[in-house]
Amino acid sequence: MCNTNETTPKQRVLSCIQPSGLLTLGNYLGALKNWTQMQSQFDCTFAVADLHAITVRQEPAKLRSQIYSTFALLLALGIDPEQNTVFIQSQVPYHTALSWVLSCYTQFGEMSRMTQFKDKSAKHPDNINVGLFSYPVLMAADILLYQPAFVPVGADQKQHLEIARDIALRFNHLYGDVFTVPEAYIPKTGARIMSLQDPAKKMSKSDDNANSWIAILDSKDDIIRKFKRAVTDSDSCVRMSPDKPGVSNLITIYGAVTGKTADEVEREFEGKGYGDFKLAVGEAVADTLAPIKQRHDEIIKDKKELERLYKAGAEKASRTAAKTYFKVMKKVGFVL
Ligand code: ATP
Ligand code: LTN
Repeated sequence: MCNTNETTPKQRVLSCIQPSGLLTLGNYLGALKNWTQMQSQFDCTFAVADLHAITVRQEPAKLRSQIYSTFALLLALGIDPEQNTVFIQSQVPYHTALSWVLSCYTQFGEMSRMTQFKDKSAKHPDNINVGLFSYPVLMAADILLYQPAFVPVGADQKQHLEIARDIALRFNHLYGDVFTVPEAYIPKTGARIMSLQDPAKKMSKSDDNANSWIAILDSKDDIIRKFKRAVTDSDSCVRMSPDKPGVSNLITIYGAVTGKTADEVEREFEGKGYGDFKLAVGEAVADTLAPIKQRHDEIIKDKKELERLYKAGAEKASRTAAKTYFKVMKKVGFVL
């Protein structure tokens, strides 16, 4: 007789976020919003990628507080740590261990093509460290340890995900089916939010100019002020166009937070100037972020509970990661 209670297991999803600064509206629209929506449908694993953050010099006390804050923010967004696995990367040592093994199956040439490495080494010419170069291998280890079917990321991470897929395929070709080859899961709207000060660059939490990004934890006044100062162009027509990158970025943002299409946004602001439009964008963004900030501020106060949750998360993650790690060790020929 068939078992009518049998359900197909949920597919696994994994993603991580660096605590390299205050998380931005770009992180929210390009990644985090997606994460919260995926939890009902998938078996989700999310981590704070603190090991990745030190590829750029960090001040220890500030880094620690950003790790706590980022973890708290994931919970504030509504990610349920009981139903999913939420943890801090450095607390699961299999990530660095697998990263070494995978680095021996990654070519120098393929890593040299990574645009993020080129951008970040141009930005930090005094600290072009080997970790910055091998960053995508650690990212591949983060992913492949958990055998996910999908990796939700913003469009800027597509190239890194390709590397993870290539490493998985190469390894599987040599040793049999060890790794699931993951697919990128990139949102349709908000995949690439640009800087408010230079719309040719992506909005980035590590940008030194605080007016170029909106932090999820910014106050309403700061949000409105930053949108008022956002770079646009000399005409005052709210229209999506490649020759109007500043305004197009604001239309994308407004559309992403209100659920409106670009056409609907253009119609709503027909005949109105940039002043009205920028204020509307600022208010819509502030209204979206305010409840998240409020929950974050409550969660971060209870350090004991936070510690209980990240430790439980690391234990849960370790159980899954260990299975893949020891399989890899055995395949490569190490003694177990
Ligand atoms: P950093 O500035 O330190 O390089 P970052 O802001 O790019 O960091 P990450 O922690 O590297 O952020 O990325 C976290 C997630 O947010 C990734 O999935 C990334 O694709 C997404 N993301 C980051 N910036 C943007 C952006 N401007 N638009 C859309 N998605 C983004
Ligand atoms: N490099 C990533 C952060 C990251 C990540 C991962 C994303 C580290 N490890 C694993 C997805 C899967 C970024 O988003 N900038």
